[in-house]
Amino acid sequence: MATETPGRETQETLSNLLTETRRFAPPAELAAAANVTAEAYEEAERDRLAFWERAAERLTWAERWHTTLEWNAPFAKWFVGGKLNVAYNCVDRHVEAGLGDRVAYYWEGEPEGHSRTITYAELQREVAKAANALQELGVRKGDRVAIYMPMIPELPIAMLACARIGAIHSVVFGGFSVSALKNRIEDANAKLVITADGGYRRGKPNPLKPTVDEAVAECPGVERVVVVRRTGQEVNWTDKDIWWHDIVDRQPAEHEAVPHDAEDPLFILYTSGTTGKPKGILHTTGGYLTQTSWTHWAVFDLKPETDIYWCTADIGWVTGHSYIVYGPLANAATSVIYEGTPDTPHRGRFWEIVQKYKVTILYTAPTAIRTFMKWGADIPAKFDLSSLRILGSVGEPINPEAYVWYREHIGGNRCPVVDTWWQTETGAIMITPLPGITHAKPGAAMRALPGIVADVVDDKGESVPNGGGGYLVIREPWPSMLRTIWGDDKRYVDTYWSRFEGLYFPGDGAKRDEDGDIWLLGRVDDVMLVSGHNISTTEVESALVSHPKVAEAAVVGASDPVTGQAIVAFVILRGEAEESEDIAAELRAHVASTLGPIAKPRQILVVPELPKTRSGKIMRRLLRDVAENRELGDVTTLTDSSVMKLIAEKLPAAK
Ligand code: 6R9
Repeated sequence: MATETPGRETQETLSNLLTETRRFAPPAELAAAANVTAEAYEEAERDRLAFWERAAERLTWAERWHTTLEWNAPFAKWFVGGKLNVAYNCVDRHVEAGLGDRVAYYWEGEPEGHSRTITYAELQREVAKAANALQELGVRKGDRVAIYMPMIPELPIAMLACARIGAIHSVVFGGFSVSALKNRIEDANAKLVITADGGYRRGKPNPLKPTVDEAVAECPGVERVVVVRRTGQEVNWTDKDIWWHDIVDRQPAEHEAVPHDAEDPLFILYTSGTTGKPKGILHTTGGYLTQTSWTHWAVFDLKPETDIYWCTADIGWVTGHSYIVYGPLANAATSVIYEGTPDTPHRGRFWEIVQKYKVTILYTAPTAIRTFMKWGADIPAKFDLSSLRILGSVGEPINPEAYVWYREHIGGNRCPVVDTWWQTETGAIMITPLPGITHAKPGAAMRALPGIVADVVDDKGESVPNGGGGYLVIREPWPSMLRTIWGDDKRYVDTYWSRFEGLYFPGDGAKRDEDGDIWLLGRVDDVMLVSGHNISTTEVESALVSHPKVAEAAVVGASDPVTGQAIVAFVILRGEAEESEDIAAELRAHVASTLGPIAKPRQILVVPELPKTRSGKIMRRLLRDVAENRELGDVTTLTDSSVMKLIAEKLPAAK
């Protein structure tokens, strides 16, 4: 099972080495006008279900639920008996409320000059046409639709069209391979695929259709393939194919949104997990929209009339589903969507976009922040970032140094940073500071949101005291929780509910500091066991990144005859830092003085890049293979497979 920790009997808890004393209070003005005040925590504590009912009331229901939560552990039903339409809530109701002229999306293509502004009224027409087209193609409620697209407006439109008619979408990252796409189409038994000829990436048209052609050739269950023309590149054509513009453009711009059951499936999203076949995480309608929209409004202190919100994630990742599409649209927010990479055509592209649209809320990932650190602070300094008021982080633990850099060089030392912990499985943010309330500590996700009951437990599932480390768990069901793994209830129970009796185990290590605040320590599969001590990769990485010469670090435990496992660190130096002979010794000494000698890496390798998934998570598993001189495991979810070659070449030098 993925949640197994090597030798966990040896040591009661994960190590708790890092001390961080910096704190950032919320700006007074922001606190005074914040959407959520500290009372929310008390209200939710008094009556958790009543709290979520009020959050659900922010949506428009065709029929109110009769039971807030039906908990047949570990299977949850929220807002039972309620009926609503997600697309109506995300689009039509705003137009009916007179907000049709408000911009829903500023879309920015990668090639400069490719941009499009879409108001809520336009979005309503586009979604209605797409929904009519899907119905003409025979798609019915409950059918699965696979979506394999670049970051173009037709992607959220396709998702909303599915939601509108009750079809279940399964968005597959536009960078995944033929076999990854084929497996996902097959697992969900999708009857329709929506794709594009290609998208722009790193300055070039990047074809998508050939991947779909190969995958669909092996999936007889797929009846039709709808193709958006984005790049205009040559495509092969089969009997199943139909152009998006041929079928969608001629449809009526009205479509009646029938209400769906609160527990009708909304989408499946596959997460790779560490081993085995990808898990199809199933999310449903009412609870998912309740928690994504409430958290988007609360955590980013969203003022929909004035904020310009930009989440830089790919929509093919859960962050894009919940915080580019469903949460922001349900709140009638104005968002930016960007198609391309941060370095195309130049390394200031993100800051140029912030300046152009006067972005007020920016939500990005630690991997991006560390890349910007590596490129140097002089790049963002060339742009006007004064519109920003709140910064968010998601995807990995954010190292304190990266947090402080983000706050200073992007946020001008005035914007609160919210470090949001959650997962594909949780559907929405769970643990995070609130920008108008929390005195945030760099590197800490701080505290469970109102209505969420999180805890840190030891091996036996007992809460650890303040100052202790262990395993993160969630004690009570929450509205946007996954309902199951598609087609595999047993795997759902085994993966998430079997490690600790009655508790949801997300697979992350955590510690609770002396104030009771929560710090995430990375996946427990990545925890290292050195001379009988469980040491978290996150803490050693953060210690390395706190050295002025280091931009990014990945740490793994490699088997060692003396210590069981030994720490091997891969580091990327900052732009201005030179690789010197004694850099390894210097960094080893730095870790020893920051965390203690037990955490000192056996080896330090300076590398040009680190292996990452498309959502920017470091694939430590592959680094472990390198450190232990093994053949590489599955690399299909890697962004760039040439990275591993570059790293392997570095290895002998450090021995
Ligand atoms: C939203 C998303 C989930 C895993 C999760 C954890 C890590 C995400 C984090 C974080 C520390 C944060 N993670 N946010 N760790 N601090 N703020 O990333 O979903 O792709 O399913 O990944 O990501 O390890 O368990 P997903």
